[in-house]
Amino acid sequence: MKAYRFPEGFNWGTATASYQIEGGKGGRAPCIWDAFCKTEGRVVNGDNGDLACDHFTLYKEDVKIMKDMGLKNYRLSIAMPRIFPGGQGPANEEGIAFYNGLIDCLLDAGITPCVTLYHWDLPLELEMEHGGWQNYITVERFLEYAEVCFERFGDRVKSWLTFNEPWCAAVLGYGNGEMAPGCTSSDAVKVYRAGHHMLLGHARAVEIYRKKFRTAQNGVIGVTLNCNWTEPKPSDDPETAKLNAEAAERSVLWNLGWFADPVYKGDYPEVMRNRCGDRLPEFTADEKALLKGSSDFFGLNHYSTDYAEDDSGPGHYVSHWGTVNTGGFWGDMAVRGSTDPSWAKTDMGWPIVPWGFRKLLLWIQARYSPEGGIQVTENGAAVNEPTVDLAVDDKARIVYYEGYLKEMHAAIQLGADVRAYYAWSFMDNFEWAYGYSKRFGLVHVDYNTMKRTPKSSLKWFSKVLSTNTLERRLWLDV
Ligand code: GBH
Repeated sequence: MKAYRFPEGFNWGTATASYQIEGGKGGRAPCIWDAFCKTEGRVVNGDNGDLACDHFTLYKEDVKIMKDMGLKNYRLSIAMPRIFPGGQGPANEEGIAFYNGLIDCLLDAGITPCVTLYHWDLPLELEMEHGGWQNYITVERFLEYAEVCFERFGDRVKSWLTFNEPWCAAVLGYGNGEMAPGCTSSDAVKVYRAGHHMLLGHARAVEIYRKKFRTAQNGVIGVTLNCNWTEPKPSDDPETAKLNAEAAERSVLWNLGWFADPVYKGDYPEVMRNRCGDRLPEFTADEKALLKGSSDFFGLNHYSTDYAEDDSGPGHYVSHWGTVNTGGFWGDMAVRGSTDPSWAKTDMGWPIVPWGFRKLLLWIQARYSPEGGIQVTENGAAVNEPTVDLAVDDKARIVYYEGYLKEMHAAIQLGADVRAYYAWSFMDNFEWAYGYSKRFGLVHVDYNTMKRTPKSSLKWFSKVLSTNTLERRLWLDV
């Protein structure tokens, strides 16, 4: 039987993030998500991250599950409010001790940590005092914090990510308010400013790492960006089809190129600069030089695909809350997204379109030819699992993964230099504005008892990574 074999040395892993799993024990100060959760109507069921999966207490048990499944790589994030509770130094030793324990435990289990510095849990103090990512002061604090992390953990951590999905933090945090800190900006000025500051924070953190730590520590550092693939919405009218093709390309440039172009080419995509005018901040020559080449690899989080249509009307974004936003970020982009009725959907309502993953990987390879290759730092599916018995039998999740891995394999065959893949997520966790209502885990978590139960997808994934091969099933060929 034929099988999809991945390149020698391909890195398989699973991923999580601090706020989504740790809970607040052990001297973690409040972050913007704590405040957001406590604001009525923001998070489904009024859920919050006070306890989450209590990974703070149970991390040894969690690492044991990873070890038993043969996991080789694990992506985690550090909570800045544990290291800088008040938003600035000196470092809180209790927080340092927690991550030392976790990192050592992973290494003892033969698991290589990949560490994200910022996965959205900004110390609340920085938002209250300075307006968070609207203010360059936050960048300075982030850099001090990054340096503490390199200093204290870099002897053992050899793979760093500065930011997770700055798109989400900027657009959803400061544009439509779907995520913390829940700000809105109808002209998108706050969105572009937040993105700009995160890009500068990324580039300067990388500069610090390369200048002060790389020689001694010998690690790699990058940023990870999220993007859906956008496919032109088919149309029989050639003129409309052409406009839709342009809209699809514009959408990828807008959502991914916004961050990837500065990192690989030194500036924002031309289409953005043209359409946004002076609402999009500018980089100085020094900043451009610093940004260009500031990632040792291309980090990508990918989940889904949409159709794109040209839309020059008022910008709109139909969020999962049903709210419609006009103008701003989406108005600038002028792309209307939709789905095909034939596309199956995950429990998030996100279309399952494996071939979109292949197209996006090839698009990234063609535009950026990233030197250190592409690392897929997240991919996965939420499945409706109302009981643990249903969760354990998560065929739908396996089907999602099989489809996406098959297309990742195809992309590699066609020349995409993909070197790593992390499944989101190791375990069920706090799914941001959806609280605990959505489950992405390979491990089921009972939030009343904190009991962990591996799902079928965990066993399936453990086989993929131990054989470096995706088994070919009959249905995979149709
Ligand atoms: C990731 O976010 C997060 O890193 C992770 O913490 C989270 O748990 C996980 O995925 C699952 O949600 O239609 O153009 O507005 C991914 C979030 C998915 C980004 C949906 C924005 C909508 C794009 N994203 N996406 S658009």
